Amino acid sequence: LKNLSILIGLTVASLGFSQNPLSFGSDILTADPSGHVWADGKMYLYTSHDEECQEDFWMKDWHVFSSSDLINWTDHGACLSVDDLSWADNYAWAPDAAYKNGKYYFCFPAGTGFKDRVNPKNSTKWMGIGMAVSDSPTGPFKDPIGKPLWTTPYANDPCLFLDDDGAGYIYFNGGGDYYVAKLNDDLLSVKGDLVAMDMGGYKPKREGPWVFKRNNIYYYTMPEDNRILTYYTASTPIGPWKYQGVIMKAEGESNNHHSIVEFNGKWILFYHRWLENDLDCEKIQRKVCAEFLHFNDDGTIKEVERTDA
Ligand code: FUB
Repeated sequence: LKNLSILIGLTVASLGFSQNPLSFGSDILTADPSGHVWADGKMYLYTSHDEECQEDFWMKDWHVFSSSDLINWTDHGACLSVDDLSWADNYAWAPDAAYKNGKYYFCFPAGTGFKDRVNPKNSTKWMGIGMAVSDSPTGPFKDPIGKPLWTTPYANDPCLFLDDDGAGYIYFNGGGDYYVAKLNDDLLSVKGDLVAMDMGGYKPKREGPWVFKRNNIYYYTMPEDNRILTYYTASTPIGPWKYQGVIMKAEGESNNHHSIVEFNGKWILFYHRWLENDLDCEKIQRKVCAEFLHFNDDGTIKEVERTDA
């Protein structure tokens, strides 16, 4: 799939607001999109990769896509695989990325073991978060640390946020709470404690946080109960967070995972949907989608409807 340019504009009249501006078609099954616009002005999308008929989210690598117009996309192939890691061999789940001082950072959850759904006490599954580095936004990324950033708590679904003063933060799902930690200047280790955040007392089942800043408001967005996209705001990057409402309703029993990023003056919500597949399996198969997202004058977010067919 390397350098495969995917023409997906058939249902998109323009970069107007009427249609889903993005679909990867069926060449590769993608999930957990993390969108970033780097200095060249292109949109880069870092995704996890569902394998056909995969068992229980057993996923092996991550891909990078890029586009100048959100219509024509290039799949740059796998930017990292669990085969490249010394400390994990599975669970290549939702990644994120950052750019600092000429280097691109790829932050990823990965793990080992398996989950025994019948007898949970027999489960050996463990997940941690690693950081890999490249001179290129499309990788390949290399893990210079050779171990996860920490071993306790169990962690997945990292989000990186670099504030205007250059300070780096990592947010993640710590298995029962959302955590935040400051990163050291080289972004390769955490500075100080991992802090369970104050989310106004609410403790939904949590996945995939995504943090961004707009007009000096910090937005903490998440798939609550893995499904419904909601958001909180704060005046600092570490909260306390105040619940604001729903960004996108849940769709059946399917999980969702998202990112929100400004591109050429418009805000884009990337997310994923579950496919009705015609494969000879009933396993987890997803695809990345996107919608335009709009703010009210007071900074609140207008609820987004899915327009993807
Ligand atoms: O894709 C694997 C996992 O499913 C992600 O890490 C979660 O956010 C959910 O999308």
